[in-house]
Amino acid sequence: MSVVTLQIGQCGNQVGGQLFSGLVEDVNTKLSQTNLGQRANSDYTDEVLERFFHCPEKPGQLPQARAVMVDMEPKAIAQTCLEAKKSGLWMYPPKQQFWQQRGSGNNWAHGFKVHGPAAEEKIFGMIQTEAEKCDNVSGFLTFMSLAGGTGSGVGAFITQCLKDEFPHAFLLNQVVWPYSLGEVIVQNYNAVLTLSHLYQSADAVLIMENDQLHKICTQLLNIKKLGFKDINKVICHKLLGVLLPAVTEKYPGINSSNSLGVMLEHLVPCPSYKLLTVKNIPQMSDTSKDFSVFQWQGLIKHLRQMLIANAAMEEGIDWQVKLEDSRRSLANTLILRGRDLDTVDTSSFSDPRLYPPWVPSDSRLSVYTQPRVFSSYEKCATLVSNNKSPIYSLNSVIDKAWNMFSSRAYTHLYVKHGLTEEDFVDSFVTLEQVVANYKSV
Ligand SMILES: Nc1nc2c(ncn2[C@@H]2O[C@H](COP(=O)(O)OP(=O)(O)OP(=O)(O)O)[C@@H](O)[C@H]2O)c(=O)[nH]1
Ligand SMILES: [Mg+2]
Repeated sequence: MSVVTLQIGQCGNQVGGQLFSGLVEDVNTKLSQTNLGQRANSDYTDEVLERFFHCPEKPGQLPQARAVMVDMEPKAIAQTCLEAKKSGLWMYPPKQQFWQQRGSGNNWAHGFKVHGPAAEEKIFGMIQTEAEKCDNVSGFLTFMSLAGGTGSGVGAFITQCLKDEFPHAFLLNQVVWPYSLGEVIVQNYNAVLTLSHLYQSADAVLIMENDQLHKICTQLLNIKKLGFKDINKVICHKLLGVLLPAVTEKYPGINSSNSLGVMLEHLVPCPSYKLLTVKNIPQMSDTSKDFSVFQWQGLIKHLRQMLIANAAMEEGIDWQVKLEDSRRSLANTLILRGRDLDTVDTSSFSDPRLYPPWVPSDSRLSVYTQPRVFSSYEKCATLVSNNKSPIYSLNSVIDKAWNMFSSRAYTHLYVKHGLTEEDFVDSFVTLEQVVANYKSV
């Protein structure tokens, strides 16, 4: 089962590029560092390649990312393609890039109402071509930011069209949440418009917040001069923890690897709740990794408290937050990678108190395992949750956008491209409902 990736806008292209280089790096890990035998390792790497890359049959040709790149200005696409090429290990497929010259000027309406429809035919031609290279497309993974105009507007438009064109494929959108003291004045409008539209068409929206990622880079990884590349590496580390092959007991046997679709079905039990977040442990700089030894018991205990206290990282977790005050989950998926998996006790994540009473016991937690060592961590755990935690940031974005909207600040820029005031109001109503739904959990 393969996944076609769509990289939209500057952020979407940069994050996507980082993900594919992370996948290739993982595939090329020295056998001696994998904790697997040769045969098992080669099955694993075949699976990664099949899922995310098209491998041309001619010998000597590089694997091509199963990706379509879209931006309304050329720079991010050109740079991302160049970096892939420089690696000498993989490439983007030729002629699967759509770009224009001017960008969407951080204007969601320009992306959604103008650029999206104008480019629809060409972009869908590329998506079709990419899908036809797969034996079986399980779904689409779209990368985009919420704050600009292209990733957010064109991204929301394309997702809506994908739902019509590929009704049986899953649609997972990974969105980058802007800095709360962000650089784009209308970012809260763009975020509200994007999220409300994705809520109608995507199966799940995976949120990564730049504020939290920034903190991980500075406090945990000790990075002094921080750039988007560092942040994107953290995003990709989280994503790889989820996307790389692993096996779940619920579907044993050869087809049991974590087809994303199966994972999403568990995580999104009903369409009123589709916001996902990822936490992972441990996270440390490459130099510290060599000197660290972990026990599963400690990792699990910390990760559980990160869930309960809604902490983005293991440092400075508030241990005072009690389970009773926790942000209850509709579902959790726990993915464990590395050594000594038979010693792990995951029962603390099935604790009924972590879930609302109406979630059946067998729908609460799914556990995936993979003995292969990931990213030089001898043990690491990734947790994907569908719970209340994003609604605090969501509420703040809605409030700020509403304050601006109540004085109609900057709305003329959106109206100019065909968006109406009712469209704004509809988006507010949709998201208020999302917040209300999660609050009732
Ligand atoms: N994490 C991360 N955030 C990014 C990156 N590039 C931009 N952003 C964030 O994305 C938002 C701006 O969106 P962009 O992706 O640059 O905009 P765009 O989709 O290209 O849209 P236009 O430039 O308006 O056409 C801001 O919140 C930035 O903080 C990146 O590489 N990584
Ligand atoms: Mg841009």
